[in-house]
Amino acid sequence: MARPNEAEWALAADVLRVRLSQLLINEGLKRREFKVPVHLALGHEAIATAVSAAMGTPDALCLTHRNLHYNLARGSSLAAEIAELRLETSGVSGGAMGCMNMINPKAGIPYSSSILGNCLSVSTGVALASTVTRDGSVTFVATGDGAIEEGSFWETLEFHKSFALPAIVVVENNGWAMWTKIDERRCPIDIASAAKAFDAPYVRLAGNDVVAYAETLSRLRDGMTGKPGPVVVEVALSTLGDIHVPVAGGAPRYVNYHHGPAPETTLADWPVLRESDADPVFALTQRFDRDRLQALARSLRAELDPQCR
Ligand SMILES: Cc1ncc(C[n+]2csc(CCOP(=O)(O)OP(=O)(O)O)c2C)c(N)n1
Ligand SMILES: [Mg+2]
Repeated sequence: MARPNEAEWALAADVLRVRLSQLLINEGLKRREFKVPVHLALGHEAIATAVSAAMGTPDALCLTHRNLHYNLARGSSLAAEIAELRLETSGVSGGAMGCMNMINPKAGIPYSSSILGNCLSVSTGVALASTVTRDGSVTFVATGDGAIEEGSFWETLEFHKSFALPAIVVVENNGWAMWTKIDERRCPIDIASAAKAFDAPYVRLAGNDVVAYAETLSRLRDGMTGKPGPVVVEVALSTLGDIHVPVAGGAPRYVNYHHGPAPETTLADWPVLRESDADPVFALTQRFDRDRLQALARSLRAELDPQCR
């Protein structure tokens, strides 16, 4: 593998920044500092960083309840995110939106919604507007694998396709909806077949290699100019922040982290939470020099710690 260039190092630095920011927010959650429910996205850092890197200046990104990672990747400072979670006017959305509806229009995030599937419907309007203004923008929209149960997922693909809209639909597939495993709650839905049903190109991302993700998404984004219409990107990921719940008379049971503090995750774990490709930070060590990664981790800690006070 070729030595990473500076642009690739910038991606690595963003993955680390999005991770550390969330670990610091997690400590605030444990101290009950925030006024709104928070869904961390530990383990989702590579896709958020890559989407942000692929976005052109006029592009829009519509988000769902789990949106902190994208807001951070788009450059919201940790201090502004924390202020938003405290509903202070210095927050990234002026303290009016809290966590699940956090927006940052100047950074290309016009809409986030706590209503599952809602960002998909709204993305149709955002993408349609771009065909009127002809600003050349592409609309990205992120959703979870649980939210594709909503009718709006299917209606959105149909609308994007019918109007040949420049839209990239990112499905974050973590295998869970709240505290229930997807395969225990419903029939399997093959997202590739769903895309094919709408004659929409489909790409699956796995392994959390942020550089490869950014290259793929940039190619898809730039390909929109010649051939608009939705592209579906499914990304396999694990939401980290393990939780074990007590079981009467038995061993504690593992459940997916959904929202609130991740009690078993601490700052002592920084930077790697899991020694496998399921962790985008661990995945960095396959491509980037470990000593330089450690140095970056130290300098980020010095930069971000003071923003939590
Ligand atoms: C319309 C609607 N129905 C139900 C909910 C409650 N709810 C919040 S998150 C969630 C599961 C989401 O799963 P998924 O889309 O896979 O996202 P994840 O949390 O796994 O990232 C549900 C059912 C909601 N917010 N909105
Ligand atoms: Mg899910």
